[in-house]
Amino acid sequence: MGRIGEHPAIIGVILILVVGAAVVYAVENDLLTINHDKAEPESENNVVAEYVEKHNYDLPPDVIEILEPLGENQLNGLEIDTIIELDKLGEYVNTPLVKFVISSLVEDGNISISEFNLVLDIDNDYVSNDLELRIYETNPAKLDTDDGGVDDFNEIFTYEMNATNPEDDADFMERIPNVEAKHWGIWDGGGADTSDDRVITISMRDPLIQYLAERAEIIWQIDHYGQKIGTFIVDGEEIWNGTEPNERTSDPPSYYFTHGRKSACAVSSMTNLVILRSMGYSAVMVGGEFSGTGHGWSEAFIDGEICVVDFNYVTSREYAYERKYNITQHDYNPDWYKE
Ligand SMILES: [Ca+2]
Ligand SMILES: [Ca+2]
Ligand SMILES: [Ca+2]
Ligand SMILES: [Ca+2]
Repeated sequence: MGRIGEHPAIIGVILILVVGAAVVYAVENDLLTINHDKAEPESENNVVAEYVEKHNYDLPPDVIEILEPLGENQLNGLEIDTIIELDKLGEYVNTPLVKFVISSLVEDGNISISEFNLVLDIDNDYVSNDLELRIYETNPAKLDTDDGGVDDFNEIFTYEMNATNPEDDADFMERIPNVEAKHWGIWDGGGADTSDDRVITISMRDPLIQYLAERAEIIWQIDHYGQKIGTFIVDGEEIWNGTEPNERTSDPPSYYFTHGRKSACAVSSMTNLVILRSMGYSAVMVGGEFSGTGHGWSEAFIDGEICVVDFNYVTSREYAYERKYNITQHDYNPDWYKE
């Protein structure tokens, strides 16, 4: 049975996409190793192996062995879809990264829908396996196919570069921060879900975001109620510059930063989250209402206190929620920072 028994903490975090990226990085750089229990195959009739054989899938024996925990009961739809998706990876299934990710996903004997979404983008570069293999000819098991420094997602969707040639990565790095990012529409790269073959989420990997995070700070003052209020600054200016008349809600953080930093709360809270996390704070997005209108903001754990970060403003959570905020997000957990 394939296990990574000596890395329980790593198994715990792999489900979190952003942290998962760090694991992917670590695996790509051989910072982690896979420890298989060397037990003999425990059953003569391994359900996964039987299924693979019956349907003529071309998975190597060690991958089948990693998948064995799924065969403890009958294979369900998601488990079968996982086998099919891995088969589509072809030779790329034979990489330490892919084996590491599937080991951690199947360890508990089943595949949840969120785990299956990770299978669909096995290198977690926010470009689905399918798009990498079928459209962009990038490596579905590597987040920076050309090793140039800009990840596949940002080469393809944010900056319209060539993800299989490292030369434009070098040019791009020289131009930061004066990048000319391209806008994308919701059907060619926008949105924050895994539908329509595309996985768009928070892109801390973007070199521009990393550059700006290094230049981000929170300036604290005391307001006339005696309350500590922070202003979120990036590169010397307030992080958010107001809302455009035609509110964009599906831009990546890079577009926002290269186009005047004007947008609605959805983009603002996503960029705040990316920058806060890049600064080293734990942070989550929160959905709800402000003065009765739908709104989104972030919470961040800053200097021992949970703060609300809303557009440019940072206040203690207690102080903020006494006022006009109302959380409507059904899965909001006020103790998220303790996890
Ligand atoms: Ca991918
Ligand atoms: Ca890739
Ligand atoms: Ca690249
Ligand atoms: Ca490139």
